Parts: sequence; structure tokens; C-alpha cells
Amino acid sequence: MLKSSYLQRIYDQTLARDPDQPEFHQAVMEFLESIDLVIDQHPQYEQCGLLERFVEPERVISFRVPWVDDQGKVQVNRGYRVQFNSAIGPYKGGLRFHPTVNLSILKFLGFEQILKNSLTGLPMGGAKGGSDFDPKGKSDAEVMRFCQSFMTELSRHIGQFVDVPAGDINVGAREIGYLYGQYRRMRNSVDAGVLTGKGLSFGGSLVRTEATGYGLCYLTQEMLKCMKGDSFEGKTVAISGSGNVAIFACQKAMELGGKVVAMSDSTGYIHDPDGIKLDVVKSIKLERRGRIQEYADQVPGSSYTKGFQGIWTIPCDIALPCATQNEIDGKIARIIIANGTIAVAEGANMPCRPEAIEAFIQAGVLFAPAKAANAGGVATSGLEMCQNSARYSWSFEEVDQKLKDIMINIFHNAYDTSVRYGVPGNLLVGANLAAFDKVADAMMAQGII
Ligand code: NDP
Ligand code: 2IT
Repeated sequence: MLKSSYLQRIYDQTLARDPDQPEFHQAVMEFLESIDLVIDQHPQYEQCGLLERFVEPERVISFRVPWVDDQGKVQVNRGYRVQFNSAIGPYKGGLRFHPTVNLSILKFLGFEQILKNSLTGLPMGGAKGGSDFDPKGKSDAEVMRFCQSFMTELSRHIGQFVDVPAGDINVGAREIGYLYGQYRRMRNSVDAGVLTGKGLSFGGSLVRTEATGYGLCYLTQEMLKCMKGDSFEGKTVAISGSGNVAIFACQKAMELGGKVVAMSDSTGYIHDPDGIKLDVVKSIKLERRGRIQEYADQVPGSSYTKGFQGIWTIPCDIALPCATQNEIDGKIARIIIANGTIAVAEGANMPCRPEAIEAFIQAGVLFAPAKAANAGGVATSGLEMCQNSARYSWSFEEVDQKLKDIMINIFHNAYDTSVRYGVPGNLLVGANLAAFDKVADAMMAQGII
């Protein structure tokens, strides 16, 4: 139950309007609980229907994506773009291709993206999109035909000043390349800033590939330093997932002196007490699109266990969930706490359920919420847009330094805000309030739209 009757009404309306969107409800509630602490100080929000507008996307686009498979059979998937909020900048956010994609998931991701993008300090609104297309087991040619069909419709709705998609689960360099090629062909114009995560030879930015995982570790390192006088040095680390975010989180955690002992994919996890050999993971996942199980066949002393949630039974000092939403529930959180973990930082979007977050905070485990901890990806997308506008590119070191500065700034912004509102160290509340402040200000200034 929320303290504010206004906020409770917003939540009740959200449930009633779309009863079949549990992930979206979860993201909205997590946010409203933070706003509940300060809403009394802002009576003008209710007068202007600010929260009513904030939880309703500006536009939701849903479309048919027909394509022909390698057997000549016609396949039809569903494509979406949720353009949630453009008060502070063009819509911005990734595309996810996964059989579980539906409007509930894309609305939760789009909603989170508004707040995350605000925290970066760059002028980007919030959006998310994708499809229930499953690229697993598909040939390159099938993926290309799907991407071309998807972009044929999406191209009507995006643009460098309108909406700038990027990657997310199962959308990486290959998919962005095909999507960009089709956009350019249809427009007969080189608008590089329409997508981010592009290849380096056609307007991509150095560090974008590494950015989410690196940024996660930069923020975690700052949190450990400022809140515990500690660091990654000598720490045992477990990282769920073995995709883009997980791989580069692993790389940076090791560079900072941590020992990563476990990683996973959707079917199981590997444990390597001597420390994960990242080149083996990269060759399985990035080159061959294989299964994490193959690691245990190649590296003596390591083991593979079926079931992706089992990874959290491996004791670690630092836990970095980097796979997908809701993988850590209250029961798993209690295992993580009992194992003596000192910090949990969310690389994935909403990987921890509300009861897990509550348990971490109660137990004094440092907790960095996704909208702060994984903002490095979209922040570097913002830097890619800057470079595209300037028709220029920065060196690896320049982009990496800017990313580091942004992540350190996000930590301090969230931390200082948590202190200001009487919940020192609660970075979830701090991040929500700091992020919302800017968007609310922009929405109030722009009238009832
Ligand atoms: P990838 O597709 O590169 O990797 C996803 C990883 O998570 C894979 O190991 C995949 O296993 C696993 N995974 C996916 N779905 C599930 C599931 N339902 N259950 C268990 N495991 C699953 O995606 P990213 O690394 O880009 O994204 C990972 C997370 O990070 C997502 O939550 C995404 O929203 C978030 N994120 C990504 C950013 C980016 O820049 N890419 C930026 C900020 C957040 P398998 O191969 O078996 O499917
Ligand atoms: O969840 C995310 O922040 C992303 N998938 C990255 C979005 C982006 O526009 O770079």
C-alpha cells in the first residue's frame, strides 16, 4: 500500500487498464514507492496529472513482420516500438528479439529507460522495442531477411531527432548492421545517428560494445569505495548471463583485480574456481554462438550444471546479474546474503524481484539498481550520437574516460539524493528521485501534452 492516495490511484489505474502486464506493474510500483517519500512536497504534480501522464506511453506501435525462411516458408512475427517519453530528448532505447517479448516486457523496459536516460545527464527520452522473433538456430540469411522486414516498417517511426533504437538481448552488431543497411537504403540518405551500436566502419563509437559491462564495474567500484572503503581487488565475482553485458563486465571486473568464478546462459551455469578464462567464453559465445556448457568440456577443473538460477548458490563477494529480468527472487536473495556477498549490482534490467531488493537492503548488502548501474550502455550510445552529429570520432581512451565520469557521476547523484531524502545509501530511491526530478521538470515546463 502506498502512503499517498494519489499514487495509489495511479497504481490501481495502471493495474485496471492493463491487467495482463505484470512486469510493467512491477517497474511502476518500484518507482512509485520511491516517489511516495516526496510526493507531499509537490502538490502541483497531481494538479497537472503528471503521474497519470508519466505511466502512459506517448505512443505504442505494433506491426506485422513477415519474412521467408530458408525452406521458402513464410513466417510472421510481431514487431513493437514503445515510445514512452520524449520530454528531455528523442526517444532512445534498445530492441530485444526474444520469444518472450510482449507489451508488458517492452513497457517495463521503456519505463525504466526514461529514468535511466535521465540519469546519464544526456538529452535522451525513453523507448524500447523488439519482436518475439527467436534468432537461435536461424541462419545469417534468415536473420538478415527478418531485420530487413522489421526495419521496413520501423523506419516510418524513427529518425535521429525522433527515436534512436539500439541493441538489447539478441540484438548485437550483426542485427544493427542489417537494420541500418535497410534504413539507409529506404531513405536514400546517410543518417548515421538513427541507430547506435553501429559497426566502427559506418559511424559506430569505440567502447559502445564494452560500455554496459565496463560501466557496471565503474559504478560498482565507486560504490564499494565510497560506501565501504573497498574495491574489486581480491574479490570473488559471479556474473549471470554470457552475452554482451556479462562478457565485458567480466573483462573489467578482472582488470580491476576481481576473480570471476561463475557465468551462465539460459540453460545452465559454469563454475571455474581458478577464475573464468574469458577468451574461451568469448570464442564460444561471440564467435560460434554456442552454449556455455562447452566451457566445461574445454577447461579442466571447471564444471557445468543445468538450470540458470543455480549460479547463485556459488559463494561470491560481488554478484552481477547480467542475463534477464526477475532471475533473483527472495529465496535466491537469502542464499546470496547467507553466502556473505557484500554487493549486488544489476547489469540486466530488473533482474531482482522486489522482495530480493528488500532483503538485500535489510541485510546491509550494497545494492546498485539497474537504471543507475547499467546506464553505461545507453550513455555511450549518447556519445555515439554526439560523434555522428559532429561527423567525428573520439579515441577509445576519450570515450572510456567520458563513460567512467558519467558512471561515477550517476553513483554520486543517486547517493547524494538518498542522503537528501533521509534514506542514506538507498540507491534505488536515490536513483528514482534524481532521475524523475529532471523529467518531471521538463514535463511541467512543457504544459499538458
Ligand atoms: P545478450 O543477448 O548479449 O545476452 C543475454 C544473456 O542472457 C545470454 O547469456 C542469454 O542466454 C541470457 N538470457 C537471455 N534471456 C534469458 C532468460 N529468459 N533466462 C535466462 N537467461 C537468459 O544480451 P545483453 O547482454 O545485451 O543483455 C543482457 C541484459 O542486460 C538484459 O536484461 C538487457 O536488457 C540488459 N542491458 C543491455 C544493454 C546493452 O547495451 N546491451 C544495456 C543495458 C542493459 P542464452 O544465450 O541462452 O539466451
Ligand atoms: O537497456 C538498455 O539501456 C539498452 N539496451 C541500451 C539502449 C541504448 O539505446 O543504447
